Amino acid sequence: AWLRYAPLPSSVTRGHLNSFPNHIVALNAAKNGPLSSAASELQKGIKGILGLSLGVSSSQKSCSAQKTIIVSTLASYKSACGKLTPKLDLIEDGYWLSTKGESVQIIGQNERGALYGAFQYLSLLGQGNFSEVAFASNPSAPIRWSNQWDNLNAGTAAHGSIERGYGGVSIFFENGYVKEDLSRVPLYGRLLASVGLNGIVINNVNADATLLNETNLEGVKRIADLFRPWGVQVGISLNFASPQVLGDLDTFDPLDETVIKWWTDKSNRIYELVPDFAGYLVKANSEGQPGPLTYNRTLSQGANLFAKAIEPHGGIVVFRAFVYDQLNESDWRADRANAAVEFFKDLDGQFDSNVLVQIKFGPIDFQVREPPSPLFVNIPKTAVSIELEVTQEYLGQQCHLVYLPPLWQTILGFDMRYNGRQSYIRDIVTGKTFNHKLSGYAGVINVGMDDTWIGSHLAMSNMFAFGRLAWNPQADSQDIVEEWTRLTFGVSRDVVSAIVSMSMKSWPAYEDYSGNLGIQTLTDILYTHYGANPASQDNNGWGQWTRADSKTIGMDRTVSNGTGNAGQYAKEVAHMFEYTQTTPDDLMLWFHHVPYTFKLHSGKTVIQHFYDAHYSGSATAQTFPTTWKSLQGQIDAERYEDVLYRLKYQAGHSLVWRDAISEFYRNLSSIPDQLNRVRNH
Ligand code: GCW
Repeated sequence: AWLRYAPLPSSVTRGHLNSFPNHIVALNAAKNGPLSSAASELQKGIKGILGLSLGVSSSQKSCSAQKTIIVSTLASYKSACGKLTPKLDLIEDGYWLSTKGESVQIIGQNERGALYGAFQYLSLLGQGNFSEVAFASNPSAPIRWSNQWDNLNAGTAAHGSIERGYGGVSIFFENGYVKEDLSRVPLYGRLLASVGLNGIVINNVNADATLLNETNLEGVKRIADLFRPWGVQVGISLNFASPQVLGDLDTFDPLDETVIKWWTDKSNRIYELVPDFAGYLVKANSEGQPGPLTYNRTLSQGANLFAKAIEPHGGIVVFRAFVYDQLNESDWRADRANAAVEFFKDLDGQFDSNVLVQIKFGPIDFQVREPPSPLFVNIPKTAVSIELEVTQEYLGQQCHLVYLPPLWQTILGFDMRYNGRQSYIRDIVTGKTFNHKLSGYAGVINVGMDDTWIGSHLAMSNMFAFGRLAWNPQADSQDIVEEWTRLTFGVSRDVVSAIVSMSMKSWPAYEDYSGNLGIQTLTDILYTHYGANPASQDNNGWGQWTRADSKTIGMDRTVSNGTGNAGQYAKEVAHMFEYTQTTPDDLMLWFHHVPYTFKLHSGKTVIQHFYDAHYSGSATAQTFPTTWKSLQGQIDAERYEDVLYRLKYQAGHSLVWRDAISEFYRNLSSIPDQLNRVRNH
């Protein structure tokens, strides 16, 4: 991936090697801890990038030694070397990096921070950046986790499958158990740490209770031991019914004494095995998963059951807000987008302090375009985090290049105007707006055994960027993909400009040739979530409706005449979404049911926008193989061919998308394309 540490061309290193430090000092590194990893990573990276072999020592005499790279925690540095100037304001996991003068200082607030600083330094070197820097960097929030949706597949023919995973089978599980061979786990830990991610939930939120059997808990311990050197804490998803399914109780009622004892004992056992266990992730009463509602208990009572069991150990419970029921489309006011607020609003203030409610970025489900979930401003007393999806479930499943940070940043940069005040989603999920310490980000990543980790070389930019944005949600999407490209494919200008240009065009193009104006992705929502299938959205209970008929299209989410969803936002935003005059074009059909002939702010009609966007989006995708071919000879043949194959496929599939969608609405509406491109059947 981006940790290849490929040698820099001599034209780039010229003049920098003689003055380069010749020694690494790691002060007080705990055995097998992140600081030890930092030291060995520096050794390895510098050897790879610059061809220099540096020794590592722990000598405290080196504080003022020249040509040294010192990597340390702030506390160890102070006790060995005295004060550090300037005075640093580091928070947990933060670091100071200085390359000024002849020595390099990499000082972490904790060992993990030192490791992050080391990776940052190696990123600069790997990009051929030898400029003098001196800066402190802190993460935007404490929770920066990967969520994996790996199955145990106990008793089934599938082995280590991953829900919505496109990168092969699980690196953790097979045949119902934690694998013997966990050799990819530390490599994954290294990737996560290199972009500042500090936790991982290793199994699917549709959780198998057998993860809690003794053999598997010992397996969880083995996994945690392998992640620990990389500062990555392990958590697991729970099946709410475990006391009944796995234990021998006849209930899983969260208020039942025997159930409480069952979870307390289980939690104690987990902490015996994994003292730094991160916590539990819970999907309850959603999509067939068991939960507290079975016993007429509230979702918060369900969450607090685990919170109390885990609290004495310092663990947290991440409770997912993705709870909804099947709906009947003949009811004009029914709306799945309303579900999260309906389920959670009245529970605000009732969650224990070590519970975090994890909210998908939009109100439905990782679509190509959604507004932010209104739940972000409806539970101010509750700690929340945002859930993003790195695995491209509705977004091309790694067969299409879709660089996602521009999508994520439209959400993170959205001002929700809570109480008429500036309240960006990024400030809500980092705990600033409502003053919560517990806060942060989850990325559903779904790496597997595939050589490329998530199924395609180019898709890895999304994983890299997820880490970068969780660290700093205001980082620039384009800068991130530039950095990633230099580290992954090399520093040549042509390479960087080609890959960055394709990446930055890719999400708008995908939106153009899939679903426009907030109508959602228009993919097959019933089974695969892949390929064009606009008809699948309606006439079922999933609530991802378009309400398209021969004259009109879109969900009426207004308060005045529709589902009322616009009214779940804070006043100014609610007002904006209530009227077509103030709703932005890209969310028009999310909030409004209008004729195909409705004129957008752009001046185009809805139907003509559909046609034009589908043609221009697929035309953009047609340029990708040509752009990529300009790099032939500058990229190793294996990756060159693999990426070319996928980009050609995407170019072709974008035509299928274009024609399927344009013709579907041409037939339905009977309105011709002004440019006569769209066939009528
Ligand atoms: O989008 C849906 C996915 C399911 C997933 C669910 C969820 C893990 O299609 O595969 O289940 O969301 O997020 O819980």
